[in-house]
Amino acid sequence: MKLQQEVNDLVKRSLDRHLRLAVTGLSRAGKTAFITSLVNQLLHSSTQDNLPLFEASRNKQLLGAKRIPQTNLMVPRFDYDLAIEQLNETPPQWPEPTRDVSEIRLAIRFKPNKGARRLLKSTSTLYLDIVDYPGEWLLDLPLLDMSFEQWSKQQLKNLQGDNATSIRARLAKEWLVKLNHFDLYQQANENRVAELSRAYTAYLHECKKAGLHWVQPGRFVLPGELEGAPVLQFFPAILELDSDGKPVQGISKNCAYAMLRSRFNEYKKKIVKAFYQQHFASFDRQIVLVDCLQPLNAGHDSFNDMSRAITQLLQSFKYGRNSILKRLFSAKIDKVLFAATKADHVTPDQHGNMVSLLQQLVNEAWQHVSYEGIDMECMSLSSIQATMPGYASRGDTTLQAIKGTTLEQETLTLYPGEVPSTLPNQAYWQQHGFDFHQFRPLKIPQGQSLPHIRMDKAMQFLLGDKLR
Ligand SMILES: Nc1nc2c(ncn2[C@@H]2O[C@H](COP(=O)(O)OP(=O)(O)O)[C@@H](O)[C@H]2O)c(=O)[nH]1
Ligand SMILES: [Mg+2]
Repeated sequence: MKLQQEVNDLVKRSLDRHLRLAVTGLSRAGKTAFITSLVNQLLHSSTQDNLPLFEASRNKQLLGAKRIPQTNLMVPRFDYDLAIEQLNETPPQWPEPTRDVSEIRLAIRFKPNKGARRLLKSTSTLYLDIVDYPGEWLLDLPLLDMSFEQWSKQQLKNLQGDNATSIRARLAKEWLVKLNHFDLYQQANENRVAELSRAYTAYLHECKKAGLHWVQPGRFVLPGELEGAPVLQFFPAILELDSDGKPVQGISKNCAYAMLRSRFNEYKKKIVKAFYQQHFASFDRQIVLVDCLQPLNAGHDSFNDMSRAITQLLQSFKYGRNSILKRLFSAKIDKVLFAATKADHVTPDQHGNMVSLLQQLVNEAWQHVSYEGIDMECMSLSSIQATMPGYASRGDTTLQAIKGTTLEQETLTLYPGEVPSTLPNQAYWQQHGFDFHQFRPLKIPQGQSLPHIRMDKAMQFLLGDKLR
């Protein structure tokens, strides 16, 4: 009997499953909203049937889910309760944004429907870790293959020559003036370096505010607990070169330039490399959330910049033989989902365009990744619905519309515009534009799960095969 029990336990342990699901996206892409909704849908899944596209739910295999303590004690917990509390306020509030990595762990009990699992036991458990981290951190990957000199050159090239009149150059002005007065050869002075670093960081924040997402170093705008640490205090700088490309003046070990360079190298090692080795290497699956609507609203520059940031972000899923990542760890990610978020901001007839726009944004890398054997898909969704589809009449015609409550508490019915199905050129913003409003989340119906659009489709892609 005892032996039988032991065998059963052993089988049970080996049949239970673990999955680390990483959720990322540039800031305000909707990570907090997505995780809050995902946890909420799973906690309610055994008693509700609002997830028809999620096979395990449709087949009534889900027996229940509960939160359990996470295993990685070094990472802050994702504050699900606080998010739900805020959504339940009157009027409902969007959850507070988070600025660092965090995680939450669920145990999902289900009835397996096939194979050995079904024969051996009537229930299994999927332990699901959901990890939230800023997409900005992935923008730092290329630094690993760059020297301080190369990186500085690249950053400053964006602000000089033909680019000297760009938005970036305008935003960088204050810092550039300080940089021009800064003596790179003098003995390093920590306070002066800190001052210029603050000006450089302020420039990066201004870029973000202007809707430009490609900023480096990514950790500077989302420092988490490293705020104010010297490893986040450096900036690009170039030594004066002679006609042969050699520095006109040699530098000493203690000079300001040497300090910047050594901090850059420390940043690469302790921040960028450490993130990939300690966090990224442990992910089994990844969802990348993309807000395509905000840049459509903001204009051409912002859109191009997001496209560049996404291309950059995708480098983190290139596991090819010569990739930087291959040298750091052996990757495990087998599925990547790209989701265009906030689909409830447009009328349902535009959802198809959202998907094809996103597909084009990720297209180049998409081909590469599928080549590497990672399963990849694009879809559009709304994690927490804020509007309802409806109709508005103009003259004698009835148009599709969305209806919601604005942040100022007004009820608004509108047709926000068409989402282009292909990458838009400059003319799009002259002819169409996009009328984007922020809405409050819908009130959560008493005792029910969060209203959503296609969360179930995302859950099927990300979790479906682990719940069979
Ligand atoms: N209408 C709508 N707005 C959303 C949705 N998800 C996120 N948002 C909006 O986007 C903002 C940023 O979302 P958040 O999840 O905090 O982004 P994060 O920075 O990626 O964690 C929220 O405060 C909401 O205003 C959604 O599904 N529908
Ligand atoms: Mg967040």
